[in-house]
Amino acid sequence: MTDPNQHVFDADTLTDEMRPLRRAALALGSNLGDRLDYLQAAVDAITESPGIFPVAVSSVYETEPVGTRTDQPQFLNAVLILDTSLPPRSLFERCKAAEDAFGRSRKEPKGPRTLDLDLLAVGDYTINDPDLIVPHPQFSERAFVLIPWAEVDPDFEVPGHGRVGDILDAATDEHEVRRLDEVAIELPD
Ligand code: PH2
Ligand code: MG
Ligand code: MG
Repeated sequence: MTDPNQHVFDADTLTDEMRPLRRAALALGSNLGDRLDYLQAAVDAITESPGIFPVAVSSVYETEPVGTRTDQPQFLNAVLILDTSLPPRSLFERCKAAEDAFGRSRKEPKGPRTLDLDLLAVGDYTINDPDLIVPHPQFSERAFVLIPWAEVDPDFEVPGHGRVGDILDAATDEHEVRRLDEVAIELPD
């Protein structure tokens, strides 16, 4: 998949200002309730937002929990690729709003969740704020992110890291990531 043409501009409907489109990647995860329904609802909510133009969504993968709490149900994970005229913080706020809308509880930060939407990268932005780090700080160590990402956009250049396909080739995470061929997330036409 080729990068978005940085000379394509999107008109802001309020100001009539023209803004460049940037390629972005979001990680989707769910391990509570109807996991596939939550991932589809998240894609619908995000892609309906103004200033967001869906490009591709990966296959759905069933994955072993990684991190400090491994005593939790298996996740479904996928990656959504989009072009956007939104700045990263606006995209981040949309993700949090979608998590809240679909019943995400924040009481137990590392516990099972109906929906987790993580901003992986937005064009060549690098952000190190207390509540938002872009590119995502752990993406390069997680097969459940790299495998779906490389499936749909292996040529994405992640600032400070390089090409997604090459990062996957160098990765050592051996947690199980199994592609489910019997289900799929749909993108709007
Ligand atoms: N998300 C986490 C922690 N661990 N493991 C898998 N397999 N998939 C996830 O989405 C995931 C995780 C924190 O957000
Ligand atoms: Mg996460
Ligand atoms: Mg998260």
